Amino acid sequence: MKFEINAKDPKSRARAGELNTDHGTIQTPIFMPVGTAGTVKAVHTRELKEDIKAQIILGNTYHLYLRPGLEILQQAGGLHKFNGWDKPILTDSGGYQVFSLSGTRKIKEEGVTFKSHIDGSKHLFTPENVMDTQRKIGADIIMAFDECTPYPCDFKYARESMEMTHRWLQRCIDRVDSTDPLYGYNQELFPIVQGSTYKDLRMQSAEVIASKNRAGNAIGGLSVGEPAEKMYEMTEIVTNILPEEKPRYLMGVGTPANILESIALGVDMLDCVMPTRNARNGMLFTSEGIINIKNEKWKDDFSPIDPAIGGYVSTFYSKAYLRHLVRSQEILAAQIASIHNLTFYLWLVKEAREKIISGEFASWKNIMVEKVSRRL
Ligand code: PRF
Repeated sequence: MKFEINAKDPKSRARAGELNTDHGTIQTPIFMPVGTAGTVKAVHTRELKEDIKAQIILGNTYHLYLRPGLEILQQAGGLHKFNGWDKPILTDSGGYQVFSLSGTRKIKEEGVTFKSHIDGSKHLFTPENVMDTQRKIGADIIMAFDECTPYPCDFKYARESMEMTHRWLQRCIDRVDSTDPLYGYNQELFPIVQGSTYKDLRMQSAEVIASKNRAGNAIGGLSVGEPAEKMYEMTEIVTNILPEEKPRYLMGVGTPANILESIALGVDMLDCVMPTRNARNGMLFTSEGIINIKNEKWKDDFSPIDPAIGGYVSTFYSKAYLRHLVRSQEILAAQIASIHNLTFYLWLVKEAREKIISGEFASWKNIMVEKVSRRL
């Protein structure tokens, strides 16, 4: 996996790059739509490619392992073959979902035992078996098994958890480096920085993660309820330590403003359920600000959802029509809103990339952060 930096913004730490995988090249900074159960909810693969112009999507080890299960995924020839998405895929390790979704769970040095949110059945995730599972899913980028600490989190818990995450990381590395991909496509393991909101822990963790010298690095444990300023502060501490020449992935972030601020701090990859989840609740992100499409004010607004960003649904359907669909609980509402929000997120990072290349990112970012955060 090769990462090449094409341009650096002169007034921030933002960079534009290209990340090469066996399923194609990703132009960074990039937003990665979340396809939890092997589907980006309410969006066809063709729409993802042709309308949204997604370059890489996420899958979740936790969900795919529980359903459809590894046997089916292996029979299919991996997730790419199963869902028909032939571009890059990244799978999260379950280190976050086990904590946020499963009911009872028990964390030990060995791993985490948890109960399925689907049928209550009991399972054990260990660093080793999570690597094996990600081999069977076949994503291009696979994530280390970590513990994402909650916020707030006392110092002692944060330190001990971080140290365990580091020991788990070495077990992940040992397993990945002693096994091969199953479908002929290379897979790279990204380790994850933890350390809660403690500066010294974040620095320590970033040093450990950098020392493993993997193809890319991730920042976890943020966007879990801490103030945005804390998140930026921690991100900056970490991006200052993680190597310049490797991609940096900030996990589970965030709003359009969060994304622009993180890119300014040297983040290259981001993912979040927000554009798709909020779409299903009638919240639209646009280049002019945020819209609650259920609001009375849109009932006779026949202008396109967001003509400035291009793409079929955003320029074709009107706000009034989408409001009607949402209020009528039509299935099409979720489809249009999800495709629109993802089109907007991908438009935003593409604009960011172009501004980095032309050297205007920092000033553009400040204007855009204000614009995209407005409530219309
Ligand atoms: N760890 C993993 N996945 C994640 C996170 C994490 O800390 C987060 C934190 N926002 C989102 N997804 N493995």
